Amino acid sequence: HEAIETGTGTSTYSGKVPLDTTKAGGKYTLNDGKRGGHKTYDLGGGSSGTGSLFTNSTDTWGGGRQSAGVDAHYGAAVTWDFYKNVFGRSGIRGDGKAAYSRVHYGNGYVNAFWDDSCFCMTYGDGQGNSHPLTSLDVAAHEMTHGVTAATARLVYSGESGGLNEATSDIFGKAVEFYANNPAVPGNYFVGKQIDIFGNGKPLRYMDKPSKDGRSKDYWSSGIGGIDVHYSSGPANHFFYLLSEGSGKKTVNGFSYDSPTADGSKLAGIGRDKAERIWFKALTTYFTSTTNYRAARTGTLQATASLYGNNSKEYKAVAATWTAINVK
Ligand code: ASN
Ligand code: ZN
Repeated sequence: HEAIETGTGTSTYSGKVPLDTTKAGGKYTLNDGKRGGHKTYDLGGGSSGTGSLFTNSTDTWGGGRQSAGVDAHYGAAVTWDFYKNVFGRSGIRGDGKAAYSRVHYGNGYVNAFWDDSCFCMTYGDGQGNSHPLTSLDVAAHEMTHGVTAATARLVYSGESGGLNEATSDIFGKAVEFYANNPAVPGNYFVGKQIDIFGNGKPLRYMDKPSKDGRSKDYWSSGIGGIDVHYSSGPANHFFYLLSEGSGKKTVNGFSYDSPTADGSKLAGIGRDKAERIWFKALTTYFTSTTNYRAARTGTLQATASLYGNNSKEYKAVAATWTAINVK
């Protein structure tokens, strides 16, 4: 006999969180019966297979090696809820089926990744095995690679690769805002909590991507030749500008200052609409070979279909692409 339960966990990055679990034979497991049976495994430093399903004698989780499991399980649940409640999408492939998560991958592994062949995501423990790569925005970023693989299938190189990466950053941060978790105020800095550099700085900045020293703020010819985590810059910047507008702004206590290539001033149409436009474009108009120019066209088609081609939203999308030099 199995029962769906709701426990609580103390996470590494998201404070105390509810966790949906399963009870069987007097024991609890990180098996989320409310979301397709999403399971979270402990790889125990291994790099293949599934290791062991997190199991506990009570439904209170966290501490030691469970903490990273709590983050991963929570991140998967919130990401599922975001896609379901905001876009009506049931699971990564829209078929109600769960993926699964694996934590404690390898030794001192400073990355996390989605793998479409196992339909799973995997998290390393970070430098010195002490900083798991399991923050909410990272979890949602990786799961969004699964959504992209199931929809536009943007090829992971060249400009389409940059758009693939940006899609993961965009919805990674959208999920964080959606969670509305007081321990994780929504922001536009990617991977701030995992502190990969050890100096408190995020991996990427959506308001001004070049702040990381590598990403591009604006499109230019040849941008498809750089790493996809940097050619994502203009699209991340597009999403920030479309949501919040240009210039100085403070959101949830975080301060931003977002420039435009042409000096134009943009007001922003709000994050919810910007998310809706990007999702509609991703799932309806983008293809595997969509580049920046085609992304402009695809998001304009999405905006016309959602808000009309005479709408203020349509004008804002056009002006925002122009502001990052995609004309
Ligand atoms: N964490 C990285 C990413 O999601 C892994 C990779 O480079 N594919 O982009
Ligand atoms: Zn990625």
